[in-house]
Amino acid sequence: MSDPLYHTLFAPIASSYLTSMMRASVAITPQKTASNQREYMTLALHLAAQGELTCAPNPQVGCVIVRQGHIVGQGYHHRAGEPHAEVHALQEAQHMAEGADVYVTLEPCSHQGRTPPCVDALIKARVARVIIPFADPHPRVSGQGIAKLKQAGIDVITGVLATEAAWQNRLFLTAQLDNKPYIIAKWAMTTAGELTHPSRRWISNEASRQHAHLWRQRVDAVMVGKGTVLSDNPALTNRAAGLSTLQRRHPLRLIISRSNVIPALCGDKPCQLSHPGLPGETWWISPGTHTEPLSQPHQPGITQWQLPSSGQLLLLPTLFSFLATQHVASVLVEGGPQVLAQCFEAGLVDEAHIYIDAIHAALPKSHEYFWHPLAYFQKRDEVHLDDNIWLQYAKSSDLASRLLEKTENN
Ligand code: AOF
Ligand code: ZN
Repeated sequence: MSDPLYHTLFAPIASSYLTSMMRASVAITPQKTASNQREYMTLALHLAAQGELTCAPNPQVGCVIVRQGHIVGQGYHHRAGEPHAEVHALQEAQHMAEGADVYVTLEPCSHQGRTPPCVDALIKARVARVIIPFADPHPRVSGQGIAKLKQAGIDVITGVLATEAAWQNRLFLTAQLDNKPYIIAKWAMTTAGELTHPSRRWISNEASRQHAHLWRQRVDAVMVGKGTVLSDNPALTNRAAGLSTLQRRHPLRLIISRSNVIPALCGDKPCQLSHPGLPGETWWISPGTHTEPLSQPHQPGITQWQLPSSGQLLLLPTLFSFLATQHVASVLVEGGPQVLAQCFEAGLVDEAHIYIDAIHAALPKSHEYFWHPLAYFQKRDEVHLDDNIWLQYAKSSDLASRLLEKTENN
């Protein structure tokens, strides 16, 4: 299993074993070389990944403190509102942090947010150097953490494992840089390329569905069109197994429709989305002339928005800019085919997740199997889920170089 979500949730023992192995392997190479820095940063990234199911909407951040070739402190950010990675690592290092090198997977924060600034804690601990991939593009940090550390006489090294760190926090970082949510298009298909299975309700098996629910845990919102509501009657909640009530995050449910009339029935059943006990929030979004909430919503419990549009069609760039203003940093688009195609045609998809109903059938050699736009994407991962396969594609991105450029220009 190469999926980090799987590691985090289902294989904590394997994960802590890996951490201790990495601790041992980096501790025996005392020279401070560039490759040495990459090893410590790899460990910090690995620690950061332990927060990946729980830290949203905050980024995943890991921290390793090294003194004279020995790791004296480690930490990661567990949950928004709780201490940052540096605070956990400094707590473990205590007085050994003095004169040490601190590896952090993001620029230490300089602002008072839900927690106090990490740079103040690093300065107080009298660390010697801070090594990071790039500046945090969050407008309240954006190079100010680096500046404050330098003013206090602490060396700051940037550019270490920028590509890896950018990939790990691509949802958070893209939203900060581009002022639009990171868009993941998700669909299930048969090996014959059909989006619906002729004989079964589900293409995907139970393992695939659990895997998909874990992605709902990571994103801020899920989005479908009204057609999918009518045909599938989805609840769009996060039903991933193994999460505590405290850990579970229900993404905001976004329904896009040409009409502001919410149907009462899906087929012959009441629409699940209208159920008053559904956890989390639902927004019904339809075309209008201004960006405004409908003063008289058609369903209690569902917030209705109208957005400026082109005739009866919602403009996706307008929708995504609006979502950015509402602090929605990532959207999992779950269908149907029309909505997915619209997102691709507008060039707004950052990543695609495809669940296929067989792992043994020969996959077609070229991308013609998928929609044409995936030709511009790179395959990032594949996970076998019983008799299904999950393929992950991401748009070739220059995120790391843009972040480095911004770091230099701060
Ligand atoms: C760090 N270390 O481990 C994390 C950072 O509301 P707060 O106080 O939790 O601040 C959240 C912001 O801080 C978040 O948007 C991001 O810019 C930064 N996250 N910074 O130094 C950490 N998680
Ligand atoms: Zn911080």
